[in-house]
Amino acid sequence: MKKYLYIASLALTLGACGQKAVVGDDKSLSTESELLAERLQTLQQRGYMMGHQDDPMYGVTWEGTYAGDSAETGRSDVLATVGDYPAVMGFDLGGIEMGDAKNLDSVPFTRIHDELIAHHERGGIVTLSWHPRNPLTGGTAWDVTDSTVVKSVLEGGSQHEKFQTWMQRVGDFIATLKTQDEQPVPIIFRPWHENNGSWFWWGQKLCSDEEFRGLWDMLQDYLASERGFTNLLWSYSPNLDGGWTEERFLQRYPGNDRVTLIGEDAYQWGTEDDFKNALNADLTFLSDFAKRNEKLLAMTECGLKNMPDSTWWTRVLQPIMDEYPISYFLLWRNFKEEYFGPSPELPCAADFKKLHESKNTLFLKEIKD
Ligand code: BMA
Repeated sequence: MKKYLYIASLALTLGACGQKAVVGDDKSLSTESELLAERLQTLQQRGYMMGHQDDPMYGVTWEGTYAGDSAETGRSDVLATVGDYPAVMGFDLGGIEMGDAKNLDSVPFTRIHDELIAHHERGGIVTLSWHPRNPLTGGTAWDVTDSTVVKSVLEGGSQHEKFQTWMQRVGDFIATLKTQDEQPVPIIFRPWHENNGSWFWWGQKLCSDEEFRGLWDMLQDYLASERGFTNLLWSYSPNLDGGWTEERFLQRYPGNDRVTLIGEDAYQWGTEDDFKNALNADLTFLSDFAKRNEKLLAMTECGLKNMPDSTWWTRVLQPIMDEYPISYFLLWRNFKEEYFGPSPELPCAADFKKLHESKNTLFLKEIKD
């Protein structure tokens, strides 16, 4: 019932502002993911959403799930700083493929399950990434010692069977992500990210273009077709590049019929000027590509590690985001050794409050209805 009310109110909203109802021609979009695409499209007219990885799991000064499956549910550094949750929360599936009880950052999957559903039920939007271990060497996602790894999981490869089990475990977990009334939770699903770098086993130098696309298609065909999930909105998310051309971008792009959201992970690791120049160049290309191909655009991960510059958000990031049709930006996790978001006691808290007060930044309360 809720769903039909939602569709009706969405139709009214879209009708009222004259927006086209459907984003692009992604053939994997289905019931819940299509509604999510439309919701994202509508919200983007009002501004960009604030997102945070592992937001309710642990923070700059509290261990949360690192100290065990603590009872501190609902705690959040963003909430403590500005009185509202992020609009978007990100969680990671790394470790699910091994049958582990906790992910690669020590967060129990039972807790990811509960927090992901809780955020959806409070009106928020959720996104999942996956840092699977290296199926060939047994190392982590960052083990790039053997460049035959992608080939090994494709059909005919030595790890193909094992990888089927890995995908099955991902599917089994996704199948549990349902509301109390058994509705699948819509999820922005973002596998094989930062693939234009060579620090993950699916990276640029680790596989050919065909092998990368084979990897994408194998996972997508399994989850969308074989398992029939109707709640996954697929996001293609390379890393900050600084030099995209259409030709280079298309080399590993899964295709308009397989993706609804494009974006990139953009951290400032070097100088501010280098970051600004690269990000502006990339967003100029990506926003044009998104417009021409009817895709949504997001900063799928971003941040400045440990915030050495307490005004970075409003001085560096915000003026750039203001220039482009961005759906959301997701700050990476607040772990005590590496944090990217705010926390009340940090010098950057005041700047984050300014960001929150800006009209075009959307937090949970602003997207609820
Ligand atoms: C990386 C770092 C790691 C973490 C991984 C997955 O960027 O934050 O510490 O394990 O993401 O969340």
